[in-house]
Amino acid sequence: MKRVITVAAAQLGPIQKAEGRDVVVARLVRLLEQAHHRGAQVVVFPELALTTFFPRWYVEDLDEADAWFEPSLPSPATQPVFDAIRRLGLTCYLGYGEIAHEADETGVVRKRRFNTAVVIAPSGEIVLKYRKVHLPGHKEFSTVRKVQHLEKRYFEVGNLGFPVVRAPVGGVDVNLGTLICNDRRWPEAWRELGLQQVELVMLGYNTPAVNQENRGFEANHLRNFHSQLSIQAGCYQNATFGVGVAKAGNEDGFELMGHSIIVNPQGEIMAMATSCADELVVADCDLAMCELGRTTIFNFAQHRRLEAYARIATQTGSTEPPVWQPAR
Ligand code: CDV
Repeated sequence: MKRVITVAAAQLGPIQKAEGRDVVVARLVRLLEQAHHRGAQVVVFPELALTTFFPRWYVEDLDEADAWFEPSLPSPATQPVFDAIRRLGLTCYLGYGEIAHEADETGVVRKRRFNTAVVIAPSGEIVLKYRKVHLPGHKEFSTVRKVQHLEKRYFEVGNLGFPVVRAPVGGVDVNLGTLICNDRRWPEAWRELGLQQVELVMLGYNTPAVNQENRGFEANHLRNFHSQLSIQAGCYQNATFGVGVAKAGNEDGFELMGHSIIVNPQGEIMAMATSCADELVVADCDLAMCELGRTTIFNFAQHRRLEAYARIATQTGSTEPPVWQPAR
């Protein structure tokens, strides 16, 4: 039987700080309906899809920021999204700020916050939860930065690893995996998914269109190039389809990048958004292409060399190499 699924990247335009959940949820439902109308079986929304990208705003006391987080999913406010998913028979990736009352590493139960994405099955059940591992930015208010990026203040590092689950998409069981925004720049994250035979990596992002901090390393004209380079390489090197979905446009004066894409296991872009608004991009994905990559050039069992990779899992920062000494 052919394993072909139709995938939709549901890019969101900006969400302003003052905008309520009801307005956002109505936009999500509209995109789900459009996706269904265009034959999609899986719909991918951005990172933190229910709110503005709030880590740009400093709060002294994190409890003051509770309105940007979800203590449960579904909640009365988000129930219409779950209802639409069930009604339309869709599988859906949704990014949001999560509050969880759970034990930390020391066993103490406390209020914890994560940058989270869930995959919701057509039944409305959550089949996969992922908490962002690679949190960019800083923890304290920075007087030298032009724009704050306080993910390290708002969120703890994800503690669920990089799960992959086989779950139904339309009539096909598919190996589904997730990343969130900055994770896409880290090959280790992709390989964790590749090692579980992922076939569709769903990832949402909020990426500033202008980088005012890195003194040219991530120059403005390279922002989209670096994003797509990372996603295309991740897909190719792990023989998987990938969907990268932006929250785009101008949020309270801050520009976010668009260019949401669907990528195949050869690393080719199959479809790309052209606006910075709510926009749906759809592509058919033949999952046989994943198996082809996985059993040929990226046959991990045959070609990976664990004995040469010890450094990757034991060393965080880079170190200087030894200095070459010419023979006397
Ligand atoms: N939300 C993000 O993780 N944004 C980062 C920016 C700060 C570089 C990104 O990787 O797109």
